Amino acid sequence: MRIDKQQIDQHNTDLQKVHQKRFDFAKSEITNAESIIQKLIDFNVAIPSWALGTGGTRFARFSGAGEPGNLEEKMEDIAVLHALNNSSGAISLHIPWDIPSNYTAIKKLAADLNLKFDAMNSNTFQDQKGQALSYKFGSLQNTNKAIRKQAIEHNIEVIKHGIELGSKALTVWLSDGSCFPGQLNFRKAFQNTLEGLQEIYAALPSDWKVFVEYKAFEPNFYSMTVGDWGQSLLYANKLGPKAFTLVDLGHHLPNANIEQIVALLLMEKKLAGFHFNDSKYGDDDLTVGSIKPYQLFLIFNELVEGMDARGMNHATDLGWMIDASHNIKDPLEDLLQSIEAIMISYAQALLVDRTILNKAQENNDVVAAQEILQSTFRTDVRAIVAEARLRAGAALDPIAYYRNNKIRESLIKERGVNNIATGL
Ligand code: LRH
Ligand code: MN
Repeated sequence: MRIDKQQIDQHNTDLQKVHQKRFDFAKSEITNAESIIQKLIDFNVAIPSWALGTGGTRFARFSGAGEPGNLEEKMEDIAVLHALNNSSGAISLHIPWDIPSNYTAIKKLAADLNLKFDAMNSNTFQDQKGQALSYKFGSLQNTNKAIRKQAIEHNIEVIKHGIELGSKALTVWLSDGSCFPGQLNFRKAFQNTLEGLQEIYAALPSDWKVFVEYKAFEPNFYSMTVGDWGQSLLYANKLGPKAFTLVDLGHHLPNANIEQIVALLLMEKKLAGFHFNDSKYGDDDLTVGSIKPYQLFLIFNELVEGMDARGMNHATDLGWMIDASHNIKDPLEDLLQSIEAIMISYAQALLVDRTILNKAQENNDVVAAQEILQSTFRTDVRAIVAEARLRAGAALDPIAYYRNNKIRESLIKERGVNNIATGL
């Protein structure tokens, strides 16, 4: 399934008049609209290869139709997203769910589809068919040296796949931990895990990074061996300059102040980047900005402040990825909504007048500081985000285009209804 450029142009022509009116109004309110638009055009979020099918829970999975049945079809789906919003030009692979059958062919397809390979993800949270030793009691933390060795070798194998594809980072999320008090020696679990990560770190090419992803609970429900940002930072600092802490928005205990964690990791030059999603309770992996849009804005507010304080390149110096699971929505519509929410929060964060905010903070003028952030959050930047898409040759209204052109129906005609995409 390829998106026809002419059809996008027709779609934009039909919506041009309404858009122009909204854009002119937005421009009248927003003085730095042009610089914001350029930053939005340069901004790209990687799409997880495991989130292009319908996800499920332990209770049920209601399969969708026209799902991608292999890596090639997953890349085609991501290219559809990128053609519609110009902000989804990279795929993050999960191994072994998406082992490329032929590197040359996959790299050629990626080039044809204008897609890059973002961070690779290892998987020592499941036992694969024919796997010698089980990860039931953990992988790098395991008391059994042979199991730790098996997990280290898997991560090194994932790096090798990534080198072939041109990826520059490995994300390590460990489901390791314990479910009951007394089950685990926390110190030994940490030290085993550190030793394992050090062997993986030693296998990284000089221009690669390793992202240590933390999570408060699930699938272990008493302790996680990389349970919060402090533990992840401890590993990253002990590993070395190529190790960073990855923030998955759904991996925190209720009411955690994620924007403060982001500010401090940036200050410490140890922020890897993000797995964007949203949640109300646990690791719900819901559409970005669907539950706590103000928190997403506050996180981007700290990102822009912290990145500009260090002269970082917004588009390239951090890892921008989505990590979501779609139980009841069309996966592609869900991802289009998530990207839109990210672009809106980024645009609003670029809108914050930092001079007057800093002054209000220096003067402890709490009301003024809050008013600056909330009036920015209440500023409608959707026309600015749409204009960035228009100038990049993408669709003014991606979801309307997706529905009006019956993309899902075409995918079902092409693939049938029985494909089950690999992933969660
Ligand atoms: C763990 C996680 C991790 C992925 C997995 C699919 O909850 O966020 O990033 O490996 O989801
Ligand atoms: Mn994640």
